[in-house]
Amino acid sequence: MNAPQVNVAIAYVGLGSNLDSPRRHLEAAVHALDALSGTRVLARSSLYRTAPVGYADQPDFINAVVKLSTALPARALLDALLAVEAEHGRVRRVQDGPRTLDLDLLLHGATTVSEPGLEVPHPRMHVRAFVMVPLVEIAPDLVIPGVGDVRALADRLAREQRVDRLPADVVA
Ligand code: PH2
Ligand code: MG
Ligand code: MG
Repeated sequence: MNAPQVNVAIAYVGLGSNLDSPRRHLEAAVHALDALSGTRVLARSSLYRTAPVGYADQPDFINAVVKLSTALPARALLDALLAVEAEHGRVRRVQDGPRTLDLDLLLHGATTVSEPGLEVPHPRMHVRAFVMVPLVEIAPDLVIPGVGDVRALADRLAREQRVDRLPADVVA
């Protein structure tokens, strides 16, 4: 008998934290993502120390990007990401303000979604060095639907926004 057909997609998730031992939140989040139903972490970028974008009066962020294989559709994966954020004590006060853990669904296969609360590809990923620089590290040949080549975008953004790759043993 054939195994039941499961649609597995490659998804990319951006991780960010700038409160309360950011590196610890990011490390725990990578494990939490690997433990999601039907989901595996296939690759993870280095950690990066990045200047806050948007609301400037807050600490530097630690950012990273992971590549997942997942049987979860985009909406179910988003719900799971929000649940992991909540487990990390995420409280939404200021828009773009400090947070213990932010998990943003960047890409989900070739899916495009535009619904309340869910836009995929993430609508601002291609203007953020803190997303594009870690992304290019694990997916240098990726093309973002409707936007373009990640390598060219990352090179340009890295000249405009401060993004420093951390050595593996730095405690952030
Ligand atoms: N997230 C934001 C707004 N600004 N800046 C940096 N450097 N890193 C982030 O993760 C970040 C940000 C909104 O989610
Ligand atoms: Mg975000
Ligand atoms: Mg978010």
